[in-house]
Amino acid sequence: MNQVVISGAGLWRPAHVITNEELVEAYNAYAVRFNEEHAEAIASGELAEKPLSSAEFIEKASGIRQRYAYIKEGILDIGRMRPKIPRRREEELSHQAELALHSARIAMASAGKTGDDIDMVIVSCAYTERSYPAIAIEVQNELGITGTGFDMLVACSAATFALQRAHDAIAAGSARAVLVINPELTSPQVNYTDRDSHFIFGDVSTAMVLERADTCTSVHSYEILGSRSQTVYSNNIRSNFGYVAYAQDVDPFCAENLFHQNGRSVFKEVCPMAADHMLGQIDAVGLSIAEIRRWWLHQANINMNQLIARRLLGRDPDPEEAPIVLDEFANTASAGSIIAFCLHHEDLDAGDCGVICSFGAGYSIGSLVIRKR
Ligand code: CO8
Repeated sequence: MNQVVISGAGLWRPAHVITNEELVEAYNAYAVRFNEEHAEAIASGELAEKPLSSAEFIEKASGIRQRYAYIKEGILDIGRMRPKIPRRREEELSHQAELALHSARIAMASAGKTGDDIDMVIVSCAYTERSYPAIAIEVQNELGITGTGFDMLVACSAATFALQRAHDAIAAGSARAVLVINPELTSPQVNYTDRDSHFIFGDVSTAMVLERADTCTSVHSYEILGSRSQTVYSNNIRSNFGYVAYAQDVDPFCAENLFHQNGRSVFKEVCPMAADHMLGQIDAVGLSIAEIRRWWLHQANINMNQLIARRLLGRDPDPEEAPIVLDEFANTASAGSIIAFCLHHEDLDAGDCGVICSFGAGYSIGSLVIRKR
């Protein structure tokens, strides 16, 4: 088996920011108008009154202060409450491929690789813009990569699950190097009219290059000591939007076809699962908790990360041990732990170990234990 390393990482931020205050102002104006317009139905119990949101609640309950938006226009417009993303012709680059290319090019430059060096492209994220052709094949074409490209959907664990696939392909010799990209264009699936979830997500794109250790020339590279993915079925985080919508006599864009969750249950159930998963994985590669210098955890909720870190360490983590990036980015589905890695890895010394771990819908949990070379 070939030894596999992470040799490059790339993070791309969209140009637009939406603060909690802006988001709450728009949502509350929408809610007040909704309640006025439906006063009779609300009074008769036919419709539920829209509760008001609060920026203080959002920051306290989640740690989120702002999020990036690929396209801001439309999201804060109370007559629309969703981004206004122009439809592109089939001959044009798709939106999601554009996002993917931004982070892919940064990751390839940091690994010192060109399209000729890469044999496989995996676009792995929570949603893809279309069913086919795969976004990965479009990206592959733009980057002049021969070989194979495919899309993978594993919600918040898409990045770590794809990194495991990439590792296995390189270890087995079916690819020399693999580009894993997470173009998380979440804003079109957010229900900005739902008080409980309107603040959760942001757009971003991340990417990583994995290759054989003997071809790596990168300044910062990480040996993959072990990787594991795990799924346990749960209905607590769902999106029902899909291709069957056309054949069902329901509004394809109704609330239950957008992201929705039982946030409290997710919090309670996923934290112990994620901690146990990492404990098992660290043990499996022959390390102890004390030997892990950095935890690049999924970024859904600051309180969740602190609870998980406490369960692992038996104490509160230092900020640099388990870096938080969700204050700036919000929940970016699978990209969260990769953003944390991108922004917080260059200070590690040779021999330092860390864990990249994601958790979310499915439920799904994925992790990689890595050591700096
Ligand atoms: N403003 C003001 N008050 C609010 C708001 C708000 N926006 N929202 C809720 N409240 C109120 C509630 O009404 C409640 O009041 P009451 O007790 O009177 O009913 C009170 O605040 C507490 O409500 P909750 O119990 O719901 O609040 P929590 O403290 O649990 O916080 C969170 C809510 C932040 C959602 C929290 O539960 C959480 O973060 N849970 C974990 C969620 C998580 O990790 N989910 C993962 C989802 S992502 C994923 O897996 C894949 C998705 C793929 C991408 C999707 C892209 C769109």
